[in-house]
Amino acid sequence: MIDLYSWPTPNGQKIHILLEELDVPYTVHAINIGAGDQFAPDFLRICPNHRIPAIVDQDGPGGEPLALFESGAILLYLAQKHGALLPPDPAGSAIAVQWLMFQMGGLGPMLGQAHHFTQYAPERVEYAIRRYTREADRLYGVLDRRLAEARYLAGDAYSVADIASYPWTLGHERQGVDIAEYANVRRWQAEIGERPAVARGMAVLKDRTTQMDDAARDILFGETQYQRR
Ligand SMILES: N[C@@H](CCC(=O)N[C@@H](CS)C(=O)NCC(=O)O)C(=O)O
Repeated sequence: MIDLYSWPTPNGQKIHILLEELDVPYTVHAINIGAGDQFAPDFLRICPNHRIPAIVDQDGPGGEPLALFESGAILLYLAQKHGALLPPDPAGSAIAVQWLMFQMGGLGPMLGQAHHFTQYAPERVEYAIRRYTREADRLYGVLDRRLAEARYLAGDAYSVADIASYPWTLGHERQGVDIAEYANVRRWQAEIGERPAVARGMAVLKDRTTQMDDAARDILFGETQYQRR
């Protein structure tokens, strides 16, 4: 049994989709990041970085519980444990990990900044909006070129790389990106969106939304983040 600590944001949705694709039993614990649940001592023991998602695999290596945070690490750990969602050959597996790292180190953080500066920054900072929306556009272009030559990011097989990138690309409007320019991303998005496990994963905690009021802004973007813990 997996204990999943999450909230319906792109990083959380990666793991919701993963667990549904693997069809493993899990219990969801909602961590309302707009209300500050990520700073609760019990959660900090699992994820000292106070970010969702995190899991505890009650049946980890050697039968011992294993706590993990960082969505990319969780994707790799569970894919390897279940022998699924990673191409079995060394080259295919390395290419899947390459696109997973592209998502973790580039696509996610940069789309997150584009979203932040276009939607949430307390003042309009033209330099930041331009820098991050242009970078978001550049990254969609990289995805689009890859998906012009391959059905999925790792090649012929659907993998953790697709699961990591898919939820992030759903927010294209709020990232200042015109998805119409990226026909291959749209084709891939539509195909992935039709997978029953993806639909089930996207439905997890779907009715729970972050109310972006002053208190939530302070928790997510204000001093609360920076207190020493
Ligand atoms: N690199 C981390 C990023 C996790 C992350 O930024 N999670 C966000 C939600 S998408 C969060 O928990 N935010 C809470 C906060 O900023 O306090 C991962 O991929 O797991």
